[in-house]
Amino acid sequence: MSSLPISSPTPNPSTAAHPAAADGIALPAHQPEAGDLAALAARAAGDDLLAPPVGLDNVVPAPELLDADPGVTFVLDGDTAIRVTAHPGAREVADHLAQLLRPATGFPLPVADTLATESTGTVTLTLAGTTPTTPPTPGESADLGAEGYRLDVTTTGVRVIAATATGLFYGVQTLRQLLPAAVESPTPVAARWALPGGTILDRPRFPYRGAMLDVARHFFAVEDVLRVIDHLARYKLNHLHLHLTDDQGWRIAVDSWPRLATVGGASEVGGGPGGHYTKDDYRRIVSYASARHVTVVPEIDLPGHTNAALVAYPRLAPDKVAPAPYTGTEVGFSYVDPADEQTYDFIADVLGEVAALTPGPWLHIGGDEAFKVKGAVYTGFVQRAQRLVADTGKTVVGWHQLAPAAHVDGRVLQWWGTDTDDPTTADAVRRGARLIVSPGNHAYLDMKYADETPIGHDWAGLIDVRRAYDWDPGTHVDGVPSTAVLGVEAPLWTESVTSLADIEFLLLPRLPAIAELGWSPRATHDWAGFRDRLAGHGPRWSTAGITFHRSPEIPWPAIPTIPGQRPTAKADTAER
Ligand code: TNX
Repeated sequence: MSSLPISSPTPNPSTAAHPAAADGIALPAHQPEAGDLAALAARAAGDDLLAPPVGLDNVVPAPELLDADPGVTFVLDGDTAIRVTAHPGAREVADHLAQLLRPATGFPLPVADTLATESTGTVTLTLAGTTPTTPPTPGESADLGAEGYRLDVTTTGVRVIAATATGLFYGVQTLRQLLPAAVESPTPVAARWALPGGTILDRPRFPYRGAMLDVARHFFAVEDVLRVIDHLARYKLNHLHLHLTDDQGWRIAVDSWPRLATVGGASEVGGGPGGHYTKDDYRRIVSYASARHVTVVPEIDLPGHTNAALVAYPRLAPDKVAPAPYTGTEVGFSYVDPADEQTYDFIADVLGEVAALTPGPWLHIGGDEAFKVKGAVYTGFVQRAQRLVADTGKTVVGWHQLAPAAHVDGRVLQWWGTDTDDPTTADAVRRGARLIVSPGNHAYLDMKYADETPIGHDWAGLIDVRRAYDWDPGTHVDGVPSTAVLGVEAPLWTESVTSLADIEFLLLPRLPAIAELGWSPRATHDWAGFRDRLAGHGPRWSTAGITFHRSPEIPWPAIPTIPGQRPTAKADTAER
């Protein structure tokens, strides 16, 4: 197996630079409907039945190793079948693959959980080592670990091998990207469903690859959250951190303190109605995520960012007086009373109920910007809260402000600083903490792309796609060795974000940049190569009806035109 350079992806018809792509970002005066755009994009993407396949090296995040077999292709057709190892998790991945491919191809793609010896015309998903006939191949699948996979495309079929269902799932996400962009169409398209020949051997650099959605500043419906999970899964991100509580709203039902959701949830930034997730809503999110190999990390932000809780239960407030609901965007003014035992009963109850709903190992307790709880009082509070997390059987995660508190087993800090030097955090790491790296000036997806782009903040600077991509989580924080880095996360705070289209506009195309930092070996890091690989995803998002920012940094491919409308550089996007 040889490693090919991934820095200059094979040019392919869907990623040829469009001359107008470097235009400014002014929006077209008349915006076509997203549905029309998707249909047009799908038609254009499927139009060229003779087009060569996508290059094997056009995958985001970049795989660890790839070995292209030029000239070889496998073409899906109406007779293609999916075969999978008889194992519930593997079967679920095979069904997921069929559901991804059926709408655009219109093929039946039957799934059978028997592995045939004759595999011509099949896509085979094999869990290595689960049966005597599928032993792990030394040096290959055996080394792929908990999330890796091997993918082979030959003239007779496609084979994905992994040691786990998660590895198979990631192999399937790669397979999806190797098909033409038209595969994203929700309706059948006439296309040549060719995959490029060769082998990919792939596994992640970091075990924790995540994004955060703040559902507290503005509330988002379950469906919106599910769609965000789809975006994570597509780029092999495996954690969704939900910022469930803040001054402006409490978003998760807690039976023992019911007013948190019913009263504390009835507000949001700007004075809208807010909302909250019932326990069933939350279970639905968790189960949808788990089917996509995404772990939900719930955050209950303490001791600050708690105005909504104090509106619901004034006895938790230091002065025992109910504050007014808060709909602004200031931070740091509210806190639960650290000197009152009721506060710790409240925390134990809330964390207990949230832990019981959450299959994943993590509970995030915030800890940021508690400006009015200082010094030893703050540290003492955090230490008690950390112990209450441990009592639930979960592992504590918190923003890096938790650093001065005593270490507890497994403790994880989330770095959001904008510099790289924090001796307190480095010291906490020396005492055993691990770090999730989310630098405000690289990974905060609520920062604006550029002065002219709508939505977002700029307190941590402007973050264009290159800035989101050009840093290294493994070496970012001084005194923190890469072995202490659990991974990377892209937080999306939502003070200025009010719709799914806003969310997608800020996520795409920066989320894939963060995903690549979390997944790909550092040796593949190359802005020019990444930019070119990313370009091919524009037509995929357009075809799927996903909003994205048509950043002038990316050489987006040629675009279809809208009948009766003046063609513009943005016409193939659902850019807001
Ligand atoms: C800082 S970063 C915050 C959030 C804000 C965000 C806006 C952090 C842990 N706290 O409360 O929403 O900035 O960018």
